[in-house]
Amino acid sequence: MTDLNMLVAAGNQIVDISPLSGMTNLTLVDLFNNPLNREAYCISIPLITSNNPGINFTYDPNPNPSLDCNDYDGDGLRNTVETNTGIFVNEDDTGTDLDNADSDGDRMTDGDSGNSVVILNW
Ligand SMILES: [Ca+2]
Ligand SMILES: [Ca+2]
Ligand SMILES: [Ca+2]
Repeated sequence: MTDLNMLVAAGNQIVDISPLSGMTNLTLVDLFNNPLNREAYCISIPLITSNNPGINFTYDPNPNPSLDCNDYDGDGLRNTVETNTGIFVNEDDTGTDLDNADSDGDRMTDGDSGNSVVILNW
């Protein structure tokens, strides 16, 4: 698949386009009218665009324009520190859920300085 040049897949049910991220010979990719996931918009599309200069690349606008690619749940903690282990180690490994702004359900967001994210109730 590494020598793929053109992919016309409009109107399908494609969600994950991460397999395209490592390709460097793409000239035309049409993904219009596919339910692409947020990783597609936040990770794959920027990678494909930078790996394939001059690509003719079409896709729908991000359905969630307020999405912060570095903080999916908007709780103030970056995705990279929300490790979803349920165990707080330190500020770089908070154990919280990157899809839940209040992982422990105490009504304070994970990024709130008063929030105690030590033990989560699973
Ligand atoms: Ca977050
Ligand atoms: Ca969170
Ligand atoms: Ca909380």
